[in-house]
Order: sequence, then structure tokens, then C-alpha cells
Amino acid sequence: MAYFCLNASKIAVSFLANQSHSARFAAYRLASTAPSYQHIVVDKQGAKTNVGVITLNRPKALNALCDALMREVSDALDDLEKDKDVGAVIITGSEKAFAAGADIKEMQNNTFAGVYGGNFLSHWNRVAQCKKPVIAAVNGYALGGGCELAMMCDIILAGENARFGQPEIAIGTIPGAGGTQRLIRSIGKSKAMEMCLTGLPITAQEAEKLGLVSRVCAPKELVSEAVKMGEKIASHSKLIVAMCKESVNQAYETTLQEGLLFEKRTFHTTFATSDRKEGMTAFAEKRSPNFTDS
Ligand code: DAK
Repeated sequence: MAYFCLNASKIAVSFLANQSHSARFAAYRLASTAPSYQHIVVDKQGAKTNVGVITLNRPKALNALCDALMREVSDALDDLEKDKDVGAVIITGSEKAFAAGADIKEMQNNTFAGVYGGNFLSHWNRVAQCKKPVIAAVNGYALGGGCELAMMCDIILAGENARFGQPEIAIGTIPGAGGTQRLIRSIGKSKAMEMCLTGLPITAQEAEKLGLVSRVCAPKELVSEAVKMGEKIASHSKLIVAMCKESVNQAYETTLQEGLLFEKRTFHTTFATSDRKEGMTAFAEKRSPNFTDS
């Protein structure tokens, strides 16, 4: 196992010469040096090691999203966003749990004054603010904050065993990281209301039918399928991908007319980039484009 430096300040990369799950994907493991991660593992995967993979790793608590874990996710995203090679990021958990929610035991003695005054968990939004595409690869439980974390991602792939739910109502509170807002935009009012008010989860198959997830895979193939998707995205211009993500997200944030205007202006802006010219020239010359992300 050979180690080499990727980011002098923070990240060391170890080449895993005999990564088993696919000969097509050379897998690299990022071992954070200062500070090291306690609750997550960060890898770079794919044939070109250009897909960042953040694996939530608190198995005894079913990946309950304690404050320290979410801060590590933010730090990892900071690093992967700065990494010029990385074209897409995956957030995943274990086969049993993507995440069973925010850490209830950590929250149980909080007070209104404390959470309101301290702007409790406000850094969670870092995931939704990532400029690079983020894919959630969800096996097992995605409950409460786990479901909300998945919905902060751009695309959700689900294993056949995935369960999505907003059970906060059963512990005397309500969703606090987008469950009452993003769910309704994704699956409509009636089903979102049903999930939030009953607290009962839905299956991966229902989630696919409702449009919450883009595809359902065999649990063991979930991460490699997500990496394949990440590689496809990473094969395009990172600059244009970021513009496209920003434009699609406008559909969530604005009216149709404002969104259409944003899209048109962003489309026009692609004509100020080298990659737009290269992409169209390569098509006309019947060759693959050489994008420079500029
Ligand atoms: N927090 C802490 N520990 C948890 C946990 C959680 N959410 N979920 C599971 N665990 C722990 C259990 O306590 C148990 O620990 P030990 O007893 O072994 O020490 C261990 O994980 C295994 O769990 P179980 O024994 O319960 O396992 P089962 O297979 O029997 O049941 C389950 C699995 C997922 C059905 C069950 O554990 C469960 O119902 N978990 C709680 C699910 C839940 O209610 N989730 C919502 C939490 S509230 C915000 C951001 C986020 C949030 C709010 C605001 N802002 C940005 C403002 C989010 C809030 C939430 O998510």
C-alpha cells in the first residue's frame, strides 16, 4: 500500500492496490491526517479516482448524525470541493443504515433557548450548498435527519432495502432540516403530509414510484452504481456541470418565469466558456471533447 500526499494541509491518499469490488474502478482511500475523521471514511473511487465517496461510519448508532459527524461531513466536502480532480461526490452509509436521523440522545436535554440562541445544527446546510453534484447512495434506514440529508443531495439512489421516513412526530418534534419543505416538492403534499404526520416510512420501491429516488439497485451494487453515475458526471466539464446543477436547483427556489430566465442567462453564459466551444467543436469533428473546466 503506497501513500502519497494530495493536499499537504489535510489529506493523505493511500492507493489500495487490490480493491476488490471492481477491476474497472481503481479505488483510493483518503486518510485525513490533521484532524483525522472519527465518524466518516473518505475515499476517492472510479477509474480516474475522480469520484469522492463519504461513508458515514457510526455503525453502533445506525449512523445517527451527531454534531461531530456532520461537522466532519462539512470538512470533507470542503476538501472534495477544492480537489480539482473530483467531479462528483457520493454520500453513503452501511447496508443496514444510511442514517437513522440526528442523534436523539445528543438532543434530548436541549432547551428552546439553547437551540434557538445557538442556531442549533445550522451547519447541516453545507451539503445542500456544495457546488459539485452530490449523490446519496441509500441502503437501509434513512430516517428523520437521514432522509433530510439524502434530500439535500442532488440525486438519490436507493438499495432495495432502503426505508425513507420522517418519524420525528413520534418523538414529540417535527422535521428540522428540510423534511417538511423538500419532501413536499419531491413527492407532493398528500404523501409528504402522510409521512410527516404518521411518522411511517416508505420502501425504496415506493420512493422510486413517487420520484424521491431516481433508481433502485441491489444493495451490494449500490455504491458501485453510484460511482458509475459519478464517473459519467465527472467526464463532463466541471464548470458546465456546476452551472447546470445551479440552474436545475432554481426550479426549487423560484417561480417558473424567474427560473426560465435564470436558465436562459446561464445557457448564454456557457458561450463565454472554452468548454462550450470545445464540446461543440468536438461534436462537429466527430471526436471526444477535451474539457479543461474553463
Ligand atoms: N439517535 C441516537 N441513537 C440512535 C438513533 C438516533 N436517531 N437511532 C438509533 N440509535 C441507536 C439506538 O439507541 C441503539 O443504541 P444502543 O441502545 O445499542 O446503545 C442503536 O442505535 C441501535 O438501534 P435500535 O436498537 O433501536 O435498532 P433497531 O434495529 O431495533 O431499530 C430504528 C432501528 C432505526 C427503527 C430505531 O433505532 C429508531 O427508531 N431510531 C430512531 C429514528 C428516529 O426517530 N429518527 C429521527 C430522529 S430526529 C436539524 C437537523 C436535523 C434534525 C433536526 C434539525 N437542523 C438543521 C435544525 C433531525 C432530527 C432527527 O432526525
